[in-house]
Amino acid sequence: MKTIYNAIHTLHRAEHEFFRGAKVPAFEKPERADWVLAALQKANFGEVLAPVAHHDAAILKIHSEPYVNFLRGAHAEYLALGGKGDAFPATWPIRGMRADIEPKNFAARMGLYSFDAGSPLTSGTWAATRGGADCALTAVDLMNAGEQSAFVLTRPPGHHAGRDFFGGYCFLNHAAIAAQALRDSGCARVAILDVDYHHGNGTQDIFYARDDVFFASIHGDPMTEYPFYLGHADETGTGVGAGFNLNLPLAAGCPVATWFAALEQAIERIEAFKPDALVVSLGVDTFEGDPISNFTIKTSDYPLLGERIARLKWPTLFAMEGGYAVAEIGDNVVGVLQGFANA
Ligand code: OKP
Ligand code: ZN
Repeated sequence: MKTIYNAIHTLHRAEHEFFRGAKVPAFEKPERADWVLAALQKANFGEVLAPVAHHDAAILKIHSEPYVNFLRGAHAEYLALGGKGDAFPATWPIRGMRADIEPKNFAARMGLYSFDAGSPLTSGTWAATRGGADCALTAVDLMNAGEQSAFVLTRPPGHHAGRDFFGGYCFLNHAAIAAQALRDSGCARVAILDVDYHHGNGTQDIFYARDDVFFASIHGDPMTEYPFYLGHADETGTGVGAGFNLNLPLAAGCPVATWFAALEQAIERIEAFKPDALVVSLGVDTFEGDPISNFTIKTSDYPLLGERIARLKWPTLFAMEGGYAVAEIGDNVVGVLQGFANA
């Protein structure tokens, strides 16, 4: 399997985030991707390629133009207004307020296009996530040229980013961009399997009313786990998309066997959908040692996930999402990919 590596991920280097009310060093840090790359190379896993630049058009099929325009210029605008360091939103158009008008004020626009204050926007955020989109599109090109699978190694992650909002460390939704590009290159049906600890609310938002992209997610129960306001089992899709969204929320701390039983449920539904390709939102924050999550998966369990997916024999694109136990992130990701490749 080839890896498309976004070397400019390092341009997104947040200093702090807010965690339990305190300003703490950011969990989503450049070392995450460095350790995955090191583990890939140590395992001699496969070729590591640079992305090919792609036009914005493929991104604008997933994200709104006003949002993309805002994101592209946001940090420069913040600095021009006298802002220092990383930018955070602090006000949002909550229920009953107008989200259909883009205000002129910068802080107001920052809130319009976000859903939390936990996602620092830095001087290099746009370049890094735009590079991630290029990696996702390059991976799709490789698959169209005959590769059975590909791995998009990028950060910041993407699955919390919706059509016109950022949050949860995510700015552009690389997995969604890949799924759409697969659709546009001849796959009639694409499934997305999100195995990150956190519900992929952005991806769900993007495809919720569609019957050509099936979204399945296994995650910590939003009653207690981030992102809290989406990811319940009764969210099954809307309009023609009714029946094409599957949420499998699990209790924090649940046993590994419970997680793999949920995986079987997700696979059963995706098999019935008969996808032409699969996109895996690959977060390894399900790891027992993850500092911000509460599942109990061990390093030795990850190959089983890869093997199970490989048995389905679908063209499969893996896109990097979360995983914050930096010392183990490499072995956990490579475990999944080797389980897949060796099956
Ligand atoms: C991104 B991904 C709140 C703590 C949670 C956001 C977590 C985002 C996870 N103070 N912060 O899904 O791994
Ligand atoms: Zn996560």
